Parts: sequence; structure tokens; C-alpha cells
Amino acid sequence: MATDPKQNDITNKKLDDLQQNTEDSTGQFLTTNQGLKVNDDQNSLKAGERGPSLLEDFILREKITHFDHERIPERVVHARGSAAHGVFKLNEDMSEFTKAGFLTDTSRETPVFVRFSTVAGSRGSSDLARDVRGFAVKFYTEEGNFDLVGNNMPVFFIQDAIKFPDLIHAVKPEPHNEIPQAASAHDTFWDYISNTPESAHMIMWVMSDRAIPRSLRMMEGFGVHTFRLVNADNKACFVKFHWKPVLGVHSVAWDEAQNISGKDPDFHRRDLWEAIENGDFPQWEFGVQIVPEEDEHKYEFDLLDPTKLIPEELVPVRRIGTMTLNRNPDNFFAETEQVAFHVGHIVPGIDFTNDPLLQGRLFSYTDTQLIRLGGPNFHEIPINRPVVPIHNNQRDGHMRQQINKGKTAHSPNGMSGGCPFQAGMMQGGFTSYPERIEAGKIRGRSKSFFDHFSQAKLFFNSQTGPEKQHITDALSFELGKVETLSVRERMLYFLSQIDEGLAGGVAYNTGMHVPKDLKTPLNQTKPADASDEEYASIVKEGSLDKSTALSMVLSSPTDTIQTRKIAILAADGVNDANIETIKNALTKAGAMCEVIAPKLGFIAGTGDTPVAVAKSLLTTASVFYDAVYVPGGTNSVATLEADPDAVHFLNEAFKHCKAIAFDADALQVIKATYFGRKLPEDTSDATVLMEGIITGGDASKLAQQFIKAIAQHRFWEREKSRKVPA
Ligand code: HDE
Repeated sequence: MATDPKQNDITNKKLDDLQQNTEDSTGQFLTTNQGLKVNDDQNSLKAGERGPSLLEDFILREKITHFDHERIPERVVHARGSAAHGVFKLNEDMSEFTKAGFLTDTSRETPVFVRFSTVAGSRGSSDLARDVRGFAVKFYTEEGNFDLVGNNMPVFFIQDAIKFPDLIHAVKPEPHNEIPQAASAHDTFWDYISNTPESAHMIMWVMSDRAIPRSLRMMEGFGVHTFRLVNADNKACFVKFHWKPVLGVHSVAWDEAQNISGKDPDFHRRDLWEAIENGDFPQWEFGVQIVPEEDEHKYEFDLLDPTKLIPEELVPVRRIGTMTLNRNPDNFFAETEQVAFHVGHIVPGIDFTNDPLLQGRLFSYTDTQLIRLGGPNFHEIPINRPVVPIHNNQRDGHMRQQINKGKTAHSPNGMSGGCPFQAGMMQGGFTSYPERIEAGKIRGRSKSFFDHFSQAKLFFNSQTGPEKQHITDALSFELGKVETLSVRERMLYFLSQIDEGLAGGVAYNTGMHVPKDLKTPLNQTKPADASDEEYASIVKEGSLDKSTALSMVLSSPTDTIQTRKIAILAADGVNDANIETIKNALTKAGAMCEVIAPKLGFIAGTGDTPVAVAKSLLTTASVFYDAVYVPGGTNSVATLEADPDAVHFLNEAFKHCKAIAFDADALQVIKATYFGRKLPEDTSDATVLMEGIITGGDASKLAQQFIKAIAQHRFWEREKSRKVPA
């Protein structure tokens, strides 16, 4: 159950107090970094009014030097991010499984800081690139920080950390010309993938609409790896972590995503910021899939393999708490940029498994902060500080903030009475789960990791028709941009291992044939020392044909229009009474309406009140809205019908499968569009003319039908006729 998000300010205040390092210049004099009041910040010190500047000008030099050093290295991956503060509230005591305080004490509110990101692009790249999204949560718990550094997809491309640099080199812009930015649609990426069969499952996810979310607020989150929970009796179980967005999981259309990338590269960042400013606090339910230790080998996949998920039909997701994001950062750099996540930041009650990807990550995250944040004291940056005190014998290093008192910095010591003491288990000291390991030292992988295609098939088969079509289209787009024909060919063969129809569709769109076999086989599909028989026993087709939870369309609620954005197209002479009725009904249902007209300012309504225009056709576009309403009014209709931008707006909304409602007397505007020509003439009583296209009736009846349509999110079935000139 969701908590009332507006109650949570106390926790944020607590976090601020504990990490205090804020500055407010209101009413203050300008000073140098040494606290000297500055008398002139606009002119440098010169020898005479027209003379040379003087080296003596320490104020100029301090200001410019600081400026010269403003940039720090961007994250090598996940450089583009947006973040927010919030709170986590547990609803169900999990002490049966874990001793972690924030998962057992339902009275606690744990402050969190969450950073969402894309992976491939640089800091300034577009939010709507086709990409997996980072979903990293820092819980400031009373036992220290716990970071759940996950993604919006439950699996990953590779099974072993040693492959990560190659994967990232392949997806990043190509090294000779640094093209393309934030896009996987290029030769090196697909060359790598076509030689990496273990990526099959993840490729299905990134080619699905999950890779182009409608909003960061409408994404699921996953811890990806299997972790361990450990209870007070030191009994462990396996766990997968989930975030389920209360608003459901929704995407935009690929053509829409590409348009948005040009018109507003900050689309997701802006959306998150504005939702929080408006008090529409994004919420997720926190879920766990728990597998008893004795069931470790029960499934047809290996729990340690990060290219596999546990289907929700096999192990349901228990929703145990709610996270609410309720405060925007005060300063992007200090917080969103300097936040340092690490999978190794854990608390008693949670532990790792031997997933080889997770094990490699345990090294990487501290290492990356050292170069990015400049030294070992990055934990002292306010956003990274735990809310509990730190006591240890670590000292010095670049930019040390802590002034440690006393003369001992060694342990064991007698001079300081042995302080700081080691904490025993009963005193909350962290102890690693004593997993028993007996093994030879090898470079290799378990045979249980070699079934690369079963879950890729499960994912593809679980999609609805339009979702499958989107995957085919996305692959056709990506491979269509690949210039090396042998790479395309290998990929078609690769896809044929997942689904013949999928491979055939992509082959058709790219003017190729699906090869029956390859001259050089796909690497690593089969363990080198496995017989065909043994291999057949590894590749057990799963016990499931389909999993509803894998389809966004089938698993997301279609009964809410909370925070959807609706465009109202209008011009002088519009029926302002109808605008009011529709706007009130939609706003009451939680949506946001904006009037869009040929120019900014006000337009005259048929009633007495002028109507305020939020955006002009020049400054906005239909890709920024979830639905469109065209009110009547003779002059408004005549203006819009003759305005190519208004007609384009509607064509595009149609092409992107959005709900469109119009008053019966606005039919002329619709008739001017491409799709209007195909509509039946019946405009009687709140009639649905085609999926998601509604008209007629009085404004309040129309509003009710419109709300139902907007709640469907998109009418993908309409895509068959989507070759619209928009
Ligand atoms: Fe990361 N990853 N990663 N990663 N990752 C980083 O750490 C790395 C992986 C993820 O908003 C880096 O601070 C390796 C999987 C997120 O600040 C770096 C491997 C998953 C973020 C790094 C992986 C992730 C990062 C770059 C393979 C999903 C952004 C900057 C073993 C479960 C966090 C930084 C933020 C960031 C390394 C694989 C998620 C270089 C070596 C799998 C959400 O340390």
C-alpha cells in the first residue's frame, strides 16, 4: 500500500540536518573562498582603465582557477542521470528472512536518494536514447548506507565481469570518429552482440519498449543479481529485489522517442523534476522474490546467472514497502553528480552471492569513485555521508574533511582504551555469510550458465502482438544501421535461435535472408567440454511458455490517468465552456491539461473569459503529450483546420497511437488530417469512432469516455495504419 507522500518531510529534514553542508546566499555579501568581502566582481584589476590586467589580481585568479577546474570526469557508464530525494517505508516485517533494520522495523522511515540514468550516452546526451536505464537507490539506514544499484531491466548482457569493458567499448561511440552518440545502432555493438550469445535475453529487453520509457516514474527497477538475506539466527535465503511503479510501466513509441530527443533532450529529467515540484510524488512498491537456500538448484536456470530472471509465476514478488520521491536536489552537481553508489555498500542482514558479474562490480565501484571524485574521501561529500557516525583509523588523503582528534590512528591500541572497538555480531557488526566453498581455482564458467536462448524465447513469447512488432521494428532499425553485412547476417542467425518469425521479419525489413547455418559458429553457445547430450540437458526449455509480468501491456494498470499530460488545441473563438468542463474532469482524475494555440498569450473564447495559452504550436509538439482534445467554436475550428502545424500535431498524435477527443463541431479539423479521412461520420453521442478516437455528446460525457481512453495509454493496434505523413 502506498503511504501518503506528503507526510515525509520530516525524514528529509533529518537527512539535511545530519548531512548539513548547505549554503544560502540570500541577503549575504559576496566573498572570496577565504571569506574576504568582494567590492567589485565585474572588473579585473588593471594598470589604468585601458591598461593590461595585473597578475596581482588574486580575486580574478581565484575565480578563474575555480572555474577551470569545475568539471570532473563523467561516469564512464551512466553519465547522464537525474536524481531525487525520498523516503522508504516498510509495510511488512521481514525478520523471518533478514535482520536488516530497514526491512524489519515497520515504524522506520529510511531516507533515500535515487539516481536514474542512461548507460551509453555522455552527460549531455538525450534522455530518450534506446538504452537500459540505471535505477540506483541509496538507503541511508540506521546501520549504514545500503545501495541497491540496479537497472530498469531484470537481466544483463553478460555473465562475467571480465567482459564488461568490451561490452561498453562496443556500445559507446566508435573510437575512430566518436559516432554515434547514445545509440546502439552501429556496427561495433552488433558485432559484439552477434558474437555473444549470452546477451540474447537482454537483447530482447533492450529492443523492447522498456528501453524507451514514457517517464522515469513509469519504470520498473531490478537489483538484477541474486542477493542473500540473512536473519538473526544466521539463516540465509536467496533474494531478487524489485521496484514496481504505482503508475504502471509505460513507454513511448520509437518514432516519438526520436522526435523528443531532438525537441527536448531533457524530457525525462524535466518530467521527474516537474512531477516532484507539483507534488505528484513518484512512488514504487518494493518487492522481493525469496528462494529458500535448499531450492538453489530447483530451477532450470542458475540463480547466479545474471542473464536470467525468476519468472513471477514461479516465485511471486512480495510487495513489502513503498518508496516515495518527494524532494528535488538543491544542487545538481553536489548531489546528482557527486553521489557515489556501490554494490558493496551493504548492511547486516543482506549479503552477496557468487554471481560473477556481481563479484566484479564489488571491485569496480570504489575504483571508479577514486578517479571520478578524486580520492579516497568521497564518502565525506554530503550526499554520500551515512546518517550514522563513522569511526575508524583511516586518515588523510585528498580533501579530507574530518578533523580526527587524538594521537592514535592504529588498532589494536591501548593508548585510546582500544577505541574504536570492533563490534561483535550482537552489537551489529557485519559478518559475511559463511558460505562453504570447496573448489579448484579455474578460469571458467559453470555449465549451468550455457542456456542462452530459453529465457529470450520466454520474453518474446510473453509479449502481445504489437509489442512483438516493436521488437521486430527496433531490430530492423538497429541492424538497418549496421553497414557490415556479415554482422547483420550473424545477427539474423542469432535471432533465428530465439524466434524464426522474428528473424524472418527483420531479414525482410533489412533486405537479407536468414542463414541456415554460419561459416564460423556462434562462440560460447556450448561449453567446450560438453557432449551434445549433456548440452541438451542444460538447455531445458523452461516450464513456462509465457509470463504475463514480462509484457508491459498486460501487466500495467489501465484505470488511472494520474500525471498524464493532455493537449487542448484551440484558437480565438474557441468554446471555452467545453474547455472548462473537460479540463475540470481530467484534472480531477489526476491529469494535467495545457491549452496550445497558434501563438502565446490569451485567446478569446465564445464566453466572456479569455483563455490563457500555455504553449504555442511553435514551442511545443504532440510528442510531449499523452492525448489531445480539440474543442469546438466556429472561428477556432476554421483557424486550426487551416494551420499545418495544428494538423501535423494531430497526425503525429494519431501516429503515436494516442487518445484523441474532439467536439462534434470540431470535425472539420479532424477531417483535415490524414486519419480523419478514414473516420466514419457518426458524431452523435460520445462515440468511439476508432480505437482511442472519440467525439460527440456533451462535454462531460465526452470527458468520461476520454478518461477511459487515456488510461489505456496507447492504442498500439492502430499502428497497422501508422504510415501517416507526420
Ligand atoms: Fe555498473 N558501473 N557495472 N552495472 N552501474 C557504474 O560506477 C560496472 C552493472 C549501474 O547513478 C560505474 O559510479 C561493472 C550491472 C548503475 O551513479 C562503474 C559492471 C548493473 C550505475 C560500473 C557493471 C549496473 C552504474 C560507473 C560489470 C545493473 C550508475 C560510475 C561487472 C544491476 C550509478 C560509477 C549512478 C555505474 C561498473 C554492470 C548498474 C564503472 C564493472 C549488471 C545503475 O563502476
